[in-house]
Amino acid sequence: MIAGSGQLKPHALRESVRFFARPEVGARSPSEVGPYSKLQDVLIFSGFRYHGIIEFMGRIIMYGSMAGVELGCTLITVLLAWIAGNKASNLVYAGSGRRLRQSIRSTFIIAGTASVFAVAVLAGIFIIAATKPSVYWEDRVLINAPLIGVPLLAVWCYSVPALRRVMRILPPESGAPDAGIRGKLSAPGVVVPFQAAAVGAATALYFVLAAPFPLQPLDAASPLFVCVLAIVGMWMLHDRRWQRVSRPDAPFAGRTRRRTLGKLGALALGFAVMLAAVASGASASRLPDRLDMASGPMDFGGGTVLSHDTSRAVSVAMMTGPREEKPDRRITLTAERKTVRLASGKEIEAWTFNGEVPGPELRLKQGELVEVTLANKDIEAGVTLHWHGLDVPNAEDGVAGATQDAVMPGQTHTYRFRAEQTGTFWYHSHQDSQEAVSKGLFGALIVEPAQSGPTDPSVRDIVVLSHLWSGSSGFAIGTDSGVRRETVKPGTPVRLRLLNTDNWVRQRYRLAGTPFRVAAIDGTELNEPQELRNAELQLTTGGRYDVTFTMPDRPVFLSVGGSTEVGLLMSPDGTGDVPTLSPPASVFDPLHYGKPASTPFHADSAFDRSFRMILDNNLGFYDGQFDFVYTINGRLFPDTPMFMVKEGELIKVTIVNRSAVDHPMHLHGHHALVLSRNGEPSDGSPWWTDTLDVLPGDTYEIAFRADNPGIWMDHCHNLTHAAAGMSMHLMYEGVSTPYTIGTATVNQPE
Ligand SMILES: [Cu+2]
Repeated sequence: MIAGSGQLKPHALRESVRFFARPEVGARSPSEVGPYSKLQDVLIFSGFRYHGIIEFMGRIIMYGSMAGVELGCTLITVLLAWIAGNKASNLVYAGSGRRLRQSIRSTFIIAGTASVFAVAVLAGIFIIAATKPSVYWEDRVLINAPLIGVPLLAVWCYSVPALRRVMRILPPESGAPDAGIRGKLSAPGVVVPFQAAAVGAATALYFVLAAPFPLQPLDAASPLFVCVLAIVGMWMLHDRRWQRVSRPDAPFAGRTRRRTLGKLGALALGFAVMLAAVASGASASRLPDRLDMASGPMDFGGGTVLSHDTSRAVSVAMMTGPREEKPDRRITLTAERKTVRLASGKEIEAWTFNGEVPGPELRLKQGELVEVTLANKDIEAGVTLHWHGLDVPNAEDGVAGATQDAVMPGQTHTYRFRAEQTGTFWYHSHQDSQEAVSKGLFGALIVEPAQSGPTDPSVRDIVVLSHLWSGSSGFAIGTDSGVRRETVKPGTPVRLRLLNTDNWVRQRYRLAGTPFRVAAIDGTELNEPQELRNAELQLTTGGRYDVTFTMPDRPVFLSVGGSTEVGLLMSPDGTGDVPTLSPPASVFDPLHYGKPASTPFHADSAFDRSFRMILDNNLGFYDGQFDFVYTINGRLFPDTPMFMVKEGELIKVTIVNRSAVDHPMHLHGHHALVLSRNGEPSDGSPWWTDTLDVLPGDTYEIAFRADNPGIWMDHCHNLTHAAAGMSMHLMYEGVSTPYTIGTATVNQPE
């Protein structure tokens, strides 16, 4: 189970789940996502009979949990191997034959237990390798598996047999080992493999926990170098000791002060090295005071190199909506702090638009020119308006530091755009968005078709915007933290617009009492959606599903969060009881839903650029803080790549989630067509998305037309992830920005 999937977990618990569900990391610079599991082909080719079992296991054991098991088992292997290494090293100091036998036996038992956990790690790596593309396992197979497996192989093939031979020749009732036995017990070849197993597993643990994937050569080489250095050093020390203690006249060494001092010295040295690494890591991760979003590492996606001379570029400030024409509609949104009372009676310190949370529901007509004036009364952090899912001109996109400066208290900013798309969208502040969205600076944005006359008034159109208010104990629809009731006459067509505005919650919805259809995803209508019965909908942060059905003559209940405590009860007379929920028959999956229809491009189109986006997470530093960080292609913003494109090009992006948690990836200003997931083509209705939930172990291929010039954020909509570095942007050729971000500015988009 993924942290935060539609159920509440205390923050600390969620953090620890996230910690222990951490994946690993690995080697090699970016290349194609690679063969769809070469090992799988080899197994089939060689007639491997258990192939089906492995594939089955790979399916039932989720990648995320496998990554968690890998982390836990590697950690236990390190600890047990370290104890075994210590015991093996002390055998030579045993006071009697009986003691020595006992010590050898317990060394075997501890090393054996360590090996069981190591085998669990290796089996996990094998299953991932047999079921996933190479991008998920090349580092595991090439680095982690040898680091864990090779020293243990030496233990069982050499050290253990050697110690068993000692046990055989040891007189039953002898005193302290004589010189001959001492020589056999302290030989480097006998002792060092036990200790190397600990050092190897510890190095593997580093790769699992802290190294970003894909690894740069230096990232991979330096820990391996330290590992080899440690093993060689141990060998030299043991070699010296071996020569000393195996002399016939050597005094019984016991636990001398020298050995204790030596160990303390080594510990202190290790600690000092760690502190130095921490200090340099922290300072190297500090973000610059001022940063131009139009600069950064460029990725051309295998296409032609584009010139990026910002001095001759067009400023995003010029890329506005219609500025001269008279707007069809004028709206003012004023951001202000306010104490808001939820339906539960709980009061929250909210950041509101026009004093409301969520902000006013905006309903526009397609083609309408709208002018929105944003005023900031007293939000000291500043505020902007981003039209999530609406592909507006770049200057109207509302990203602080990229397309405008944050609007500070007392200031205003005017947005103007034509709503070209129809469907369910939302607006929210994109300044300090993690805090702003959590506190209430958002609202629903609905664009209705422009047809002649008003939209069919017989349709009951209900926005269900779910949110978890801070300090409150459960989800709410708007501010209703219980069951909201609506009167709907039987026979009425109903459209529920589900919007998930939370942070890191894959919201679960159930509709009891009627079959239904998912009519639209992320604002785009689906083609011929089939009827669903008792299916659970899981909606990612920032995503939208439109659900339609015809009202029956009995109550219909929409459950939010999977319980009967929060939801929407629709009934012919506004009364009725909340029905009991039976377990869901299935989870809605858009990949094969609806009927195919023509699209402007498809999987076989000739793409001008193909980018690869590898998502991962690890322990590390971001802006001087040690924390869980979320990487894109092994890097954190602003070192993440800018995907460079030219207007008119057709772009493919392969998104790989190697991490142990889900990442709803949100590209501004464009809608992408999902081509495939894990090699399986999307063969239902065309599936257009602006916020794609990429689950651990999933690989998506998506495509879009670069038809909206500017600088466009592409980030995880789990806003805590974006704030921890999981952010990058799509950068058009010849575009620059006059705005900057950083502590020397007011702008902080995440
Ligand atoms: Cu994320």
